Amino acid sequence: MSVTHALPETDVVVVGAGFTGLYALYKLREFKLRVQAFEAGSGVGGVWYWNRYPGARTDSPSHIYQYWFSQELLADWNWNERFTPQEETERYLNHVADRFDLRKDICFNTRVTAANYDEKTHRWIVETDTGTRLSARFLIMGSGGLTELVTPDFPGKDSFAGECYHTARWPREPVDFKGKRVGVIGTGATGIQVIQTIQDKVGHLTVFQRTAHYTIPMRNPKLDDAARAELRARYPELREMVQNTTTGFDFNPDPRGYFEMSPEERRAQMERLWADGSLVFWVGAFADTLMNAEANEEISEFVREKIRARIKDPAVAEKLTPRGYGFGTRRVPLETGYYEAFNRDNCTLVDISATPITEITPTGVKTSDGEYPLDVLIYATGFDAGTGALTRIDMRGRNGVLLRDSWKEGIHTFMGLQVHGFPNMFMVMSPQSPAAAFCNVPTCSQQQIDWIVDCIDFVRSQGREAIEPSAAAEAQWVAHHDEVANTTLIPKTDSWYMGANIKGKRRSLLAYAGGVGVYKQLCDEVKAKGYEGLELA
Ligand code: N01
Repeated sequence: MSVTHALPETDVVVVGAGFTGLYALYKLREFKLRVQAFEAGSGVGGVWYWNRYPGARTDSPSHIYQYWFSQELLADWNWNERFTPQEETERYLNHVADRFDLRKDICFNTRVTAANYDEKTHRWIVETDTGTRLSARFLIMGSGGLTELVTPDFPGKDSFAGECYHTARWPREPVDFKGKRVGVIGTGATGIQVIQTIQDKVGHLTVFQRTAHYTIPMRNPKLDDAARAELRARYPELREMVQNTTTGFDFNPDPRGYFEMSPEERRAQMERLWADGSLVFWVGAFADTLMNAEANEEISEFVREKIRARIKDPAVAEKLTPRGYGFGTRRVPLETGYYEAFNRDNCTLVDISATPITEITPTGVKTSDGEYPLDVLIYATGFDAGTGALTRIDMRGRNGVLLRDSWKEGIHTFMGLQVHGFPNMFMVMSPQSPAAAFCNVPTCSQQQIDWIVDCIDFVRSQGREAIEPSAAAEAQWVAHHDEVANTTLIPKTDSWYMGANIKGKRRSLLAYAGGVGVYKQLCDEVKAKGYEGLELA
């Protein structure tokens, strides 16, 4: 039964008020559309609102990790470091919300729980946990790729009597670690940042590591006026460039393959890019770092050498040395003093691949090797990436089909932007686009929002009410996505990139690996051809 006539109406509902949601609000207003945004947090920021754990910071440089839409904003915001800490990024997003008066359209402390597509009216009926019901023509999911946190289901996990935190729900008030026995489970990008930051503030630190990560040491100079002026002069060039490179940064990989260089040349290339202290070593060093297994193994060994050299105890060095998978086939974190933490007397590394966690007790963590007593337990155990924030909502498209059911046998999207059967629902940073993992969020979410808003404008300008990809166009995109994925080494490794961290999640590469520039070109072509592959109603 349709009851839309009784509901308040808007043109567009935006879910989330992070980088994506804020830009969507700004952009939709430019097109004179009525918009209502919902945000579960009490403030703007998205991932930078929730992940306020000690040491949280970007590993995309600040001169790229920003909005490009306003000359005034570019002129008046001063970044202080090459890699921005969480509090500064959160401050920036608050500044953007205030400067462009975006808050008035955001309903905070409100989580979208359901969205049902009404086929008669071509409208989405959106419901929230505060009882709001609203009818919208279009729905834009800016709910983020790393939103739905994961806490492993260890036996006794609720019994711990000390302080317990997940990094993605860190409290606003500072946590006092002084003199305390602190345990950290998880050594991905988040765990590494926490560990290196709290190591000298705790009584004793116990790190529970299941897989050792490849890392790159971060070089993070402070930016003074001269450095900022130099970067600002490049903003017009950078704004264009980042949309057209392979990974949304201001460089492309060296076009030469690893074995096309002499051993001396490639060693020099690795040393030079290693010293840059950024992700360029990962995604800029050689054309085939992530394609050629033999080259990848040599690069992996280079990184292993660098890691081993920093750890005093050979047994600990052995545990911290990544093996069994190739460099860069999981997300490569930047680190600062991470390995030195394990040279301290107050730090214990527990290899839980050898001695697994068997139980969480009221007083600590028990492994097959014994119990580690703790006052504080920190989970840095990651996310149900890409799909989690979308499938947790009861989202029903045509014929009442739930999105989570529709994706059970495999994720299917058209360019990561829309799903067949879910007209007028647009996604940003979602699976099967580079934004899901292989691009920095501001670069790719701005490109996707621009495309989405143009598409909405197209539907309206045609006097039509709905748009959705055809099943054939969607199938073609999924086939292309998979084909590209299989040219890389990434599917050979277990990680959140493959959905392997979630029990029962069907294994597939989350992000489109064809490149940010190529993806943008394909999106532009679809638009230029009158939204080819999409059907109007
Ligand atoms: O999550 P992860 P994350 N028992 O999934 C372990 C972005 N990010 O929050 O490797 C024991 O990478 C798990 O072990 P294993 C970035 O894109 C960016 O760290 O699966 N351990 C792993 O060690 C990143 O990739 C920035 O064997 C368990 C850890 O928990 C993404 O967020 C900073 C376990 C989870 O690592 C996610 O990073 C931070 C279990 N049952 C994050 N389950 C920057 O920009 C999981 N683990 C700098």
